[in-house]
Amino acid sequence: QAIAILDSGVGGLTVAKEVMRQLPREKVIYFGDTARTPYGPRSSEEVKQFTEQIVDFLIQFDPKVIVIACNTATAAALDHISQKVDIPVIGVIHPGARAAITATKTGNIGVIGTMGTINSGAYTTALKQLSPYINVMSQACPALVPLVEQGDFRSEHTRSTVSESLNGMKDKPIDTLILGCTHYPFLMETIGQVMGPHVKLISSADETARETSTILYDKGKLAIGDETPVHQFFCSGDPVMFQSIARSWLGEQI
Ligand code: DGN
Repeated sequence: QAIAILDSGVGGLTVAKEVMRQLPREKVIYFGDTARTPYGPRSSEEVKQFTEQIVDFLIQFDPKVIVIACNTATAAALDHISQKVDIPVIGVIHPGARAAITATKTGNIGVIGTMGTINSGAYTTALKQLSPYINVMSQACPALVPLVEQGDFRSEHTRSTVSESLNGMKDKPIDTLILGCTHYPFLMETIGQVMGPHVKLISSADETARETSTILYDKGKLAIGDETPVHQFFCSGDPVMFQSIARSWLGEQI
């Protein structure tokens, strides 16, 4: 049985990479909805419907856990999908919030994400549940996902778009910034340069992989044996672009 991971496109590969690193014996089945990306500007009802369709596809493979490696889909559909299927479903928002609370020293945390994620207020809710005294400053950055889907991580255009997108966040008194979209770790270097060394950047990938591992361990479902798993990748759009980004990000043939 595999770990099923889904996203609106290539963003969930940032989570898949960490799952593969922490759980090297586990097989991953990945779905990226590259034909319908970006999810950020869509209504939460539509994102919920798309997520449900992807879950219906993935469930045919009889996975042992589903990871919704997309903040927008987590905000719109995690509760719904958890009720719909009878295997564990893991989102990325609570793990990201936990990692940020661990990292902050001042309690001033910034969150960047898609319009859907930021408008849902899901990070603010999750952070305040963990620690009511946290100050949360949020900003939607809708221009960033299309750059990543085009594989454009380091061009001059990308640098200026990242810098403009972070205009509202640069001068905020935060010490921790949650990359509240799984696409953003592809732009980590540039985001770090714009924000400066005093701001710690948090990706949910690490903590989400840890939660996946804990849940599988608790259920006695961790893979045993020493065979190297053969992962499977699906996307709904152009497989050439998807494959090229996945290869370079994961550093392996897919
Ligand atoms: N990776 C998705 C997320 O974490 O929200 C990006 C959503 C999108 O398609 N814009």
